Amino acid sequence: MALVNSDIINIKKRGAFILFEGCDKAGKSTQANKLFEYLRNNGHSVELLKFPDRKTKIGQIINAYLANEYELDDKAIHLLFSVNRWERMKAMKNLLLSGKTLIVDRYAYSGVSYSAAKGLDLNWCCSPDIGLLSPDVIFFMDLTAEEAEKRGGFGEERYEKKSLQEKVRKIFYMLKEKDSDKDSLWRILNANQSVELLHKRIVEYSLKLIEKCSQLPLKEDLWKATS
Ligand code: NYM
Ligand code: MG
Repeated sequence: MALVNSDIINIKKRGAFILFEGCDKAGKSTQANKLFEYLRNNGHSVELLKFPDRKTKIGQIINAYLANEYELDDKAIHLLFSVNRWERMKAMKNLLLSGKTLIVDRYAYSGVSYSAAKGLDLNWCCSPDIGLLSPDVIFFMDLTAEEAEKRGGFGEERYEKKSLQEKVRKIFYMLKEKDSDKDSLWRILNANQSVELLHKRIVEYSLKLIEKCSQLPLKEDLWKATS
Protein backbone atom coordinates (compact mmCIF):
# COMPACT_ATOMS: atom_id res chain seq x y z
CA MET A 1 0.00 0.00 0.00
CA ALA A 2 1.35 3.41 -0.98
CA LEU A 3 2.11 5.90 1.77
CA VAL A 4 -0.02 9.02 1.77
CA ASN A 5 1.18 12.36 3.11
CA SER A 6 -0.44 11.93 6.52
CA ASP A 7 1.40 8.59 7.04
CA ILE A 8 4.70 10.25 6.28
CA ILE A 9 3.96 13.00 8.79
CA ASN A 10 3.09 10.38 11.42
CA ILE A 11 6.39 8.51 11.11
CA LYS A 12 8.31 9.53 14.22
CA LYS A 13 11.96 10.24 13.73
CA ARG A 14 14.00 8.48 16.36
CA GLY A 15 16.64 10.21 18.46
CA ALA A 16 20.36 9.47 18.36
CA PHE A 17 22.26 7.56 21.06
CA ILE A 18 25.43 9.57 21.65
CA LEU A 19 27.92 7.97 24.01
CA PHE A 20 30.97 9.42 25.79
CA GLU A 21 33.57 6.92 26.96
CA GLY A 22 37.07 7.08 28.37
CA CYS A 23 39.23 6.74 31.47
CA ASP A 24 38.66 8.73 34.65
CA LYS A 25 39.22 12.51 34.47
CA ALA A 26 39.24 12.56 30.66
CA GLY A 27 36.51 15.24 30.53
CA LYS A 28 33.56 13.06 29.50
CA SER A 29 31.09 14.68 31.88
CA THR A 30 32.24 18.20 30.89
CA GLN A 31 31.71 17.48 27.19
CA ALA A 32 28.47 15.55 27.73
CA ASN A 33 27.05 18.50 29.72
CA LYS A 34 28.18 21.04 27.13
CA LEU A 35 26.68 19.06 24.27
CA PHE A 36 23.44 18.68 26.22
CA GLU A 37 23.22 22.44 26.84
CA TYR A 38 24.05 23.23 23.23
CA LEU A 39 21.44 20.88 21.78
CA ARG A 40 18.76 21.92 24.28
CA ASN A 41 19.38 25.61 23.59
CA ASN A 42 19.14 24.97 19.86
CA GLY A 43 15.71 23.38 19.90
CA HIS A 44 16.62 19.70 20.03
CA SER A 45 14.74 17.21 22.14
CA VAL A 46 17.53 15.78 24.27
CA GLU A 47 18.23 14.02 27.58
CA LEU A 48 21.43 13.44 29.54
CA LEU A 49 22.09 10.12 31.30
CA LYS A 50 25.01 8.80 33.27
CA PHE A 51 26.21 5.30 34.15
CA PRO A 52 26.53 4.15 36.79
CA ASP A 53 23.14 5.64 37.64
CA ARG A 54 23.83 6.04 41.36
CA LYS A 55 20.22 6.94 42.19
CA THR A 56 18.66 3.47 41.79
CA LYS A 57 18.86 0.83 44.57
CA ILE A 58 21.56 -1.01 42.64
CA GLY A 59 23.27 2.30 41.89
CA GLN A 60 23.53 2.98 45.61
CA ILE A 61 25.39 -0.30 46.16
CA ILE A 62 27.70 0.59 43.25
CA ASN A 63 28.29 4.04 44.76
CA ALA A 64 29.22 2.56 48.14
CA TYR A 65 31.58 0.11 46.41
CA LEU A 66 33.29 2.91 44.44
CA ALA A 67 33.64 5.00 47.59
CA ASN A 68 35.43 2.04 49.25
CA GLU A 69 32.67 1.77 51.85
CA TYR A 70 31.67 -1.70 50.77
CA GLU A 71 33.50 -4.79 49.46
CA LEU A 72 32.17 -7.02 46.72
CA ASP A 73 33.52 -9.85 44.62
CA ASP A 74 34.87 -8.56 41.24
CA LYS A 75 32.36 -10.61 39.27
CA ALA A 76 29.45 -9.58 41.50
CA ILE A 77 30.15 -5.84 41.07
CA HIS A 78 30.65 -6.35 37.33
CA LEU A 79 27.18 -7.88 37.06
CA LEU A 80 25.66 -5.08 39.15
CA PHE A 81 27.07 -2.46 36.76
CA SER A 82 25.43 -4.39 33.92
CA VAL A 83 22.09 -4.68 35.77
CA ASN A 84 22.27 -0.93 36.34
CA ARG A 85 22.22 -0.52 32.53
CA TRP A 86 19.51 -3.13 31.92
CA GLU A 87 17.22 -1.45 34.47
CA ARG A 88 17.26 1.69 32.29
CA MET A 89 16.86 -0.02 28.88
CA LYS A 90 13.09 0.16 28.49
CA ALA A 91 13.04 3.86 29.39
CA MET A 92 15.96 4.60 27.05
CA LYS A 93 14.30 2.76 24.20
CA ASN A 94 11.04 4.67 24.68
CA LEU A 95 12.86 7.99 24.80
CA LEU A 96 14.78 7.26 21.59
CA LEU A 97 11.63 6.11 19.82
CA SER A 98 9.80 9.24 20.98
CA GLY A 99 12.45 11.27 19.13
CA LYS A 100 14.71 12.23 22.05
CA THR A 101 18.44 12.23 21.51
CA LEU A 102 20.24 10.62 24.45
CA ILE A 103 23.65 11.79 25.58
CA VAL A 104 25.11 9.03 27.72
CA ASP A 105 28.12 9.43 29.99
CA ARG A 106 29.77 5.94 30.19
CA TYR A 107 28.20 2.59 29.25
CA ALA A 108 29.07 -1.06 28.72
CA TYR A 109 32.49 -0.20 27.23
CA SER A 110 33.49 1.19 30.63
CA GLY A 111 31.89 -1.85 32.23
CA VAL A 112 34.12 -4.27 30.34
CA SER A 113 37.29 -2.16 30.35
CA TYR A 114 37.45 -1.65 34.12
CA SER A 115 36.55 -5.24 35.02
CA ALA A 116 38.89 -6.79 32.45
CA ALA A 117 41.66 -4.45 33.67
CA LYS A 118 41.22 -6.08 37.10
CA GLY A 119 41.89 -9.46 35.46
CA LEU A 120 38.47 -10.82 34.52
CA ASP A 121 38.10 -12.58 31.17
CA LEU A 122 37.16 -10.12 28.41
CA ASN A 123 34.50 -12.31 26.79
CA TRP A 124 32.96 -13.13 30.15
CA CYS A 125 32.80 -9.40 30.88
CA CYS A 126 31.02 -8.67 27.59
CA SER A 127 28.34 -11.33 27.95
CA PRO A 128 25.89 -9.71 30.43
CA ASP A 129 25.68 -6.59 28.22
CA ILE A 130 25.01 -8.45 24.94
CA GLY A 131 21.77 -7.21 23.40
CA LEU A 132 21.66 -3.80 25.08
CA LEU A 133 20.84 -0.81 22.88
CA SER A 134 23.85 0.05 20.73
CA PRO A 135 25.18 3.60 20.58
CA ASP A 136 25.22 5.49 17.27
CA VAL A 137 28.58 7.05 18.07
CA ILE A 138 31.21 6.65 20.77
CA PHE A 139 33.18 9.81 21.51
CA PHE A 140 36.25 8.28 23.12
CA MET A 141 37.95 10.96 25.20
CA ASP A 142 41.52 9.74 25.08
CA LEU A 143 43.93 10.77 27.81
CA THR A 144 47.11 9.12 29.09
CA ALA A 145 47.20 8.04 32.72
CA GLU A 146 50.04 10.56 33.30
CA GLU A 147 47.79 13.41 32.18
CA ALA A 148 44.79 12.09 34.13
CA GLU A 149 46.86 11.97 37.30
CA LYS A 150 47.52 15.72 37.03
CA ARG A 151 43.79 16.53 36.94
CA GLY A 152 41.85 17.54 40.07
CA GLY A 153 40.26 14.85 42.20
CA PHE A 154 42.18 11.92 40.71
CA GLY A 155 42.61 9.12 43.26
CA GLU A 156 39.47 9.82 45.26
CA GLU A 157 37.53 6.74 44.10
CA ARG A 158 38.33 3.07 43.67
CA TYR A 159 40.01 2.43 40.25
CA GLU A 160 41.64 5.88 40.11
CA LYS A 161 45.18 4.50 40.09
CA LYS A 162 47.66 5.10 37.29
CA SER A 163 48.53 1.44 36.67
CA LEU A 164 44.88 0.37 36.46
CA GLN A 165 43.94 3.31 34.22
CA GLU A 166 46.70 2.35 31.77
CA LYS A 167 45.20 -1.14 31.49
CA VAL A 168 41.67 0.28 31.15
CA ARG A 169 42.79 2.50 28.26
CA LYS A 170 44.34 -0.50 26.44
CA ILE A 171 41.14 -2.51 26.82
CA PHE A 172 39.02 0.35 25.44
CA TYR A 173 41.20 0.13 22.32
CA MET A 174 40.75 -3.66 22.22
CA LEU A 175 36.97 -3.19 22.31
CA LYS A 176 37.22 -0.71 19.46
CA GLU A 177 39.11 -3.28 17.37
CA LYS A 178 36.45 -5.91 18.17
CA ASP A 179 33.65 -3.70 16.79
CA SER A 180 32.71 -4.68 13.25
CA ASP A 181 31.77 -1.09 12.35
CA LYS A 182 34.60 0.48 14.36
CA ASP A 183 35.41 3.22 11.84
CA SER A 184 31.93 4.70 11.79
CA LEU A 185 31.16 4.07 15.47
CA TRP A 186 34.29 5.27 17.26
CA ARG A 187 35.52 8.88 17.23
CA ILE A 188 38.85 9.02 19.09
CA LEU A 189 39.35 12.51 20.52
CA ASN A 190 42.56 13.78 22.05
CA ALA A 191 41.23 14.87 25.46
CA ASN A 192 44.36 16.90 26.15
CA GLN A 193 43.21 19.94 24.17
CA SER A 194 40.98 22.94 24.72
CA VAL A 195 37.48 22.23 26.05
CA GLU A 196 35.96 24.65 23.51
CA LEU A 197 37.76 23.14 20.52
CA LEU A 198 36.64 19.66 21.51
CA HIS A 199 33.10 20.90 22.06
CA LYS A 200 33.00 22.45 18.57
CA ARG A 201 34.06 19.19 16.91
CA ILE A 202 31.62 17.16 18.98
CA VAL A 203 28.72 19.50 18.12
CA GLU A 204 29.51 19.41 14.39
CA TYR A 205 29.61 15.63 14.34
CA SER A 206 26.51 15.23 16.53
CA LEU A 207 24.33 17.49 14.40
CA LYS A 208 25.07 15.39 11.30
CA LEU A 209 24.56 12.18 13.26
CA ILE A 210 21.17 13.24 14.66
CA GLU A 211 19.97 13.91 11.12
CA LYS A 212 21.32 10.58 9.83
CA CYS A 213 19.99 8.46 12.71
CA SER A 214 16.48 9.81 12.44
CA GLN A 215 16.04 7.66 9.33
CA LEU A 216 17.56 4.47 10.78
CA PRO A 217 16.00 1.73 12.93
CA LEU A 218 16.98 1.41 16.59
CA LYS A 219 19.78 -1.05 17.30
CA GLU A 220 19.30 -3.48 20.18
CA ASP A 221 22.30 -5.56 19.24
CA LEU A 222 25.25 -4.57 21.38
CA TRP A 223 28.10 -7.04 20.76
CA LYS A 224 25.76 -9.56 19.13
CA ALA A 225 27.86 -9.64 15.96
CA THR A 226 31.10 -10.22 17.87
CA SER A 227 29.86 -12.71 20.48
N1 NYM B 1 32.68 1.89 35.99
C1 NYM B 1 31.65 2.48 35.34
C2 NYM B 1 32.83 0.50 35.98
O1 NYM B 1 33.75 -0.03 36.58
N2 NYM B 1 31.91 -0.25 35.32
C3 NYM B 1 30.85 0.31 34.65
O2 NYM B 1 30.04 -0.42 34.06
C4 NYM B 1 30.72 1.74 34.65
C5 NYM B 1 29.57 2.37 33.95
O3 NYM B 1 32.83 3.44 37.72
N3 NYM B 1 35.91 4.73 37.65
C6 NYM B 1 33.60 2.70 36.79
C7 NYM B 1 34.38 3.72 36.04
C8 NYM B 1 34.61 4.84 37.02
C9 NYM B 1 33.52 4.64 38.06
O4 NYM B 1 32.22 6.41 37.01
C10 NYM B 1 32.51 5.76 38.18
P1 NYM B 1 32.34 8.02 36.92
O5 NYM B 1 31.97 8.32 35.50
O6 NYM B 1 33.77 8.36 37.22
O7 NYM B 1 31.36 8.56 37.91
MG1 MG C 1 35.43 9.06 37.95
